[in-house]
Amino acid sequence: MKGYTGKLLRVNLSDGKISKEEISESMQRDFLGGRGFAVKLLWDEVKRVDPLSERNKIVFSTGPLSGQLLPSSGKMVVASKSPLTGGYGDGNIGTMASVHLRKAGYDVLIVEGKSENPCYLLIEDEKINILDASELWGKNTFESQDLLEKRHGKNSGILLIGPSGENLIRISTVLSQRGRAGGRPGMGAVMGSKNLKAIVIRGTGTISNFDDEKLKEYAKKAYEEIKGKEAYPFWMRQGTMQVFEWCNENHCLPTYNFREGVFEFSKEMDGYVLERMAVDRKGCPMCNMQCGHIVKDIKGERAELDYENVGMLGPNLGMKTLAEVALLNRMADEWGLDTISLGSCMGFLMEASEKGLIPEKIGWGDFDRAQRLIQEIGRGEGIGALVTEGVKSASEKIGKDSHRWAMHVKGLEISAYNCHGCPGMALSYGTSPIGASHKDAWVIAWEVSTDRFSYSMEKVEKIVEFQRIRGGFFESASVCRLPWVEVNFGLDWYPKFLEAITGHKRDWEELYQIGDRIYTFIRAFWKREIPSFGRAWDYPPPRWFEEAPSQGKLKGIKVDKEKYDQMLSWYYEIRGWDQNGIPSKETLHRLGLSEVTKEISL
Ligand code: PTT
Ligand code: SF4
Repeated sequence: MKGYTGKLLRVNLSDGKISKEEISESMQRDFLGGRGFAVKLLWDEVKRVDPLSERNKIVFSTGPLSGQLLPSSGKMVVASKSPLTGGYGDGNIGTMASVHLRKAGYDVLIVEGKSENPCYLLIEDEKINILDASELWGKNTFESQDLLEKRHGKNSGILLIGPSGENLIRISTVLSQRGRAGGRPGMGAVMGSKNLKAIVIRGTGTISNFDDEKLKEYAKKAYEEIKGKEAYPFWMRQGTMQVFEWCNENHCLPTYNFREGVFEFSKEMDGYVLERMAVDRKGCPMCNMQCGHIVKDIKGERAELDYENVGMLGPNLGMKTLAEVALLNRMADEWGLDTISLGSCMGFLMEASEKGLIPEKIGWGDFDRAQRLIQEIGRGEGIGALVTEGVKSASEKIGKDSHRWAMHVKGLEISAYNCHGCPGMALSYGTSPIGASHKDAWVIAWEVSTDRFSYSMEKVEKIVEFQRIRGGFFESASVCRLPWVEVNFGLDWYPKFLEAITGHKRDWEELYQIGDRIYTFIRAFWKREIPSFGRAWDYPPPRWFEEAPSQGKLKGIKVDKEKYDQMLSWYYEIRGWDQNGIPSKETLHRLGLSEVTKEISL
């Protein structure tokens, strides 16, 4: 199909074998790209393997919109069987590697096996080399990025891991461009387990589209439309940090390990503080909404801040200034640790310390101790070793009632929204296909502005609608969703882009169906990999059901478990899954996934 290279590059690090394979038209049609390709490939090729063994594979997958001359298209999905959750895991990273991979002639890169020694992969169009990385091993992501840029050119697409990925710390992510991160559920550890420090891509070709003239015309108008949007100027000032103040006002800021939703030092680290401190702005390729705000941390080093990072490393730990948070963020980037899981793990340890469940003293807001803690986690040493597999595993190790405040779903730590007073967002976390991520259905803004405390069918339908658009379409297309989410760029542009690129007209109904196929497939993946998987995995932590915040306007408010249960049942009905959350035979047939039926013993 036009708009795809139609090629998958496969590199086996065990025997050095390299092959280029066709991606069938039916795969392009049924799965679109990105996340869709990733789940299909992982389903076919990764069955009941140890995620950190050489039998696991890691997929870098683009879609028909990736790398095109279109707003915010420099994105790519990084997916694998997750070492953090044991299920399907992915993330979406903004990187020149996405553009270069497509220009080099591939839609997908899949890396399998394990190199005997530290290596990195160099892809230059047809020429593929597995090179020695002993000089890079042990270096942080900034040093490694510098070194690789010196060797291969500043404009290269570079994906890499830090020392935490090398040390197989399961909350490690993949980094690019000194501040882009993707693959929260341990994708950095999967690269580390393969002794793969980095991937460098340089492509010189072009993508062959159906109607380039039309696409150019659309692109020009689209960029202009984005710039003219009412929300654009404020977005350019604060980026994702504009939500910080909103969260505090609405009492959903993650505070003291999600105990509270409002933070006494919020004025020291909100979007306005960011505006005053910002020294630079960066972003992903092809984007005119650049949201990477750079500040100088407390030691004068550059750090790129986003809302999730600040929420999880700021109020969640009781830090007091943005300059402190920036340093913790910078350290996470250097080590290659996911900021969300890191913030949750550190909050968990602080609470465990306060409750006397661990011997170490780690106080809330103890900035010096927090810095040392990041190093311990990155190395897997000292008390840091307790949380290297995330908070779920840590709570299983220390026992008592710690599972009640281990803030995760399916083993992936909850991102920066406290949901005591947001049952819809709690369900969104509960049903996200990779564990507790906000990426699939960020329903919280709509929920707070409508009937906040209700448990309605309308909320469940909204979650499914968001999942179809965000987790289905944007993750597969695969482009950044923020033009639509943040400045209200029209969704009706996207079928037009697709038609100019591929020559095929597709409406939202068809795109929704692709999303449904992907969600059901991911669900089946979890079931095949974890036979006990089912309804019990779709609940947020007991803290939101049992313990209300002690202050503010949500004092006394909790999520009602029975009503949550009812919403979950409705959710399954809409999806065509049984009441244990397992896709029914009929649904699998309807979505063209009959092959899956016998593997999950239906
Ligand atoms: C995403 C998650 C997020 S979501 C943030 S901030 W966010 C954190 N960023 C980290 C970081 O930085 N350093 C670090 N060491 N760890 C980090 N972990 C956290 O990772 C990101 C943007 C953002 S900023 C968001 S919401 C949107 N996410 C998109 C998405 O998921 N899909 C899509 N099609 N478009 C999106 N656009 C926006 O992209 P994960 P990025 Mg990310 C320093 O990958 O695994 O999904 O985790 O990719 O290039 O950094 O862009 O307030
Ligand atoms: Fe990247 Fe931000 Fe632009 Fe999205 S809006 S493409 S995350 S810079």
